[in-house]
Amino acid sequence: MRRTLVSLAAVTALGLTLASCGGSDDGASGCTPATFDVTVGAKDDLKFDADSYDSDAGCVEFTYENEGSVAHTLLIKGKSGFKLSVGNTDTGTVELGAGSYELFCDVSGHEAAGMKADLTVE
Ligand SMILES: [Cu+2]
Repeated sequence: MRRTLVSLAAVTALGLTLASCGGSDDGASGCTPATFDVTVGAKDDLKFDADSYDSDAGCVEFTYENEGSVAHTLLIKGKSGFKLSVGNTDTGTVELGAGSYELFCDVSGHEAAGMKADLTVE
């Protein structure tokens, strides 16, 4: 909510030209309403808190919680519009059809170190 207010203020003050470049933090596809929740934890040993996650197909809301102090991201291979970043906690929604997906962190070196997990959507 706070990000939305800041973005609106910027657009109002500086004009619509900023609208196209002010969205760097809204990587989520932004479906609504969310019909399923998935919580993913990020740990300082460059792992997620599980090797695999499950979800129902539809509009899925991800809650990404940082259990440590290293900054992390959460992306889904093949879903270019979706990205969460922590910090502490971030949430976002994405429309997912049934299938197998791979979650990963795109901070340099993290995926190679094991920061990836399977996501099964049914
Ligand atoms: Cu990471």
